[in-house]
Amino acid sequence: MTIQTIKTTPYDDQKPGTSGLRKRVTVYAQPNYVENYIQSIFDSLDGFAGETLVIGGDGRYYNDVVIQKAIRIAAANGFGRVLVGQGGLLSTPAASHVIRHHKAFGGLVLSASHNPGGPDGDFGLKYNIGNGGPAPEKITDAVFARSKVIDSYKTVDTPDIALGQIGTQHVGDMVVEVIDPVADYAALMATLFDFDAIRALFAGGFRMTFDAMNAITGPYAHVLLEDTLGAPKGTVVNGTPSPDFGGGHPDPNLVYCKDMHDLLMTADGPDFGAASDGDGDRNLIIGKNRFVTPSDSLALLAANASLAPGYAGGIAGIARSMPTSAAADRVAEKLGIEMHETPTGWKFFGNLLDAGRVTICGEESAGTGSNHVREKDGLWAVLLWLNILAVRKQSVDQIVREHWATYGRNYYTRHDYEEVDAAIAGKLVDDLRAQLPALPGKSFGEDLQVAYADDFTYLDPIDGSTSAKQGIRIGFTDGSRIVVRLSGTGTVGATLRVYLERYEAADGRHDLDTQLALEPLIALAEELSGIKKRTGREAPSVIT
Ligand code: VG1
Ligand code: CO
Repeated sequence: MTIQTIKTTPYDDQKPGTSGLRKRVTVYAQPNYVENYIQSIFDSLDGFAGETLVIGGDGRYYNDVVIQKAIRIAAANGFGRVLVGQGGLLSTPAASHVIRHHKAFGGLVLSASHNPGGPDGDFGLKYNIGNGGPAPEKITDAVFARSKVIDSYKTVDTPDIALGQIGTQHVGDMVVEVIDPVADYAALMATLFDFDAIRALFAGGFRMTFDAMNAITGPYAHVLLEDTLGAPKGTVVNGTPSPDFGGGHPDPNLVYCKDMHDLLMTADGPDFGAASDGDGDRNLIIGKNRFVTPSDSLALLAANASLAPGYAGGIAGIARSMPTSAAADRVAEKLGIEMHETPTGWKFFGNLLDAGRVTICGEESAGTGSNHVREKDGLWAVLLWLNILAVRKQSVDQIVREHWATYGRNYYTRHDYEEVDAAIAGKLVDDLRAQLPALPGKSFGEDLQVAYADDFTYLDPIDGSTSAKQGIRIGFTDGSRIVVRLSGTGTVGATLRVYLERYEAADGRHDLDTQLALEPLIALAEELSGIKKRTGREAPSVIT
């Protein structure tokens, strides 16, 4: 095998964000853009000669092109073996599991997650380390530094690998194994959940609908829900991955899953509705007449996890991202287990999970997961919900209400302002930060008194690293919070996220409309930040 060293010139924008490098396909399609980035990743790693690399993606447009490039560059750089999902497909949680299960050195996950796909859509590339989780900042910082000075990359001149058939092929000295993308993952799920109980649930007439959003979870959901657990055919909708997600936006929220939400609010609709995003790591959960916010879902899953065989011994601790509501904190308190607050993005959970300090993690952005992999996991959350429903034999609505009656309710919403002018957004956050020192002790309206105001800095208790400027938090004495941060996954302009939370005690009012319950905080957030005034937007682009 002749290894070619190709001259290249660096790009200055290959900085990984919250979850890998996300850019428009048109940006990725520039000469050597992919090659530079993959070589920068490999240049930032040590000791992979002869080792295994996992490669797979969510099947979006450009997936096929990048996979072939990645295999060649991996061969030229000395990897011994590549495991790649058939058709180039692997959901993000499945990729995480394959890395762990086959003791790979790491993996390349090709996805822009919930961002739209297609020639005018987004593409993404993320490196995951040997624990199966996204590379920590130490590595992503090194990759960015390398990408700014890179002057050559290595590749080999070989024909394309046939990704359609399962089996072993060779690229020079490197072995390429095309694997079934679903098998290992489905086997793992069978060890965690009481499949017999879930089968009995479906056999008893329980009806659900799962929207795979024309994205990666289709094949997984068909195998698990329909073929294995006996849900009727047709339970999984939009179950065939398409490069542009059928022209849709694969983000499982109340905007893009409005039809499903409306169906679940009807008397003769199904008992349970769920959806997952482009790369399969997010989940949306809706019961009949009851939408479950992701923050509540985290708390509920943690409180009930021991009903599933995989967690029967109890959970060690819970971690949530800083903007996620404090509902899970109350569960941890009651269970007497550790609770951790981390910056946004799954990479911050890895150390806590590896150290056995936490078992369940979650984010307000529809991400929940556990120590079974090192990514959030959409279908895992759906299966844990099904396991809980099968054991408790109650509706989602009943379970949610009982939870609030025990722990109280954290009313919660997120307002996103997308594609805002980056300079305006940056200045807005800077100006808000400048106000923070003067806020503690101040009162607003009748009952909002500021308890603390800061820009969140995380100290990782395992490796001692710190991550500063992770989002502005304004906390009030009654447990209410306003959080403002800039998204790290958008590809055009800036996305401002405003997170609002208010706690209502166990014996309080649990039936208020969320936006109304949070109205005073929404108004105060505008008063302090001036988002509408500065951006000229009259309303958020998305409310979740
Ligand atoms: C968003 C979410 C964050 C999530 C990240 C990746 O990041 O807020 O909670 O971890 O997306 O999710 P940001 O920086 O845009 O707020 V996914 O499903 O895109 O891998
Ligand atoms: Co995702």
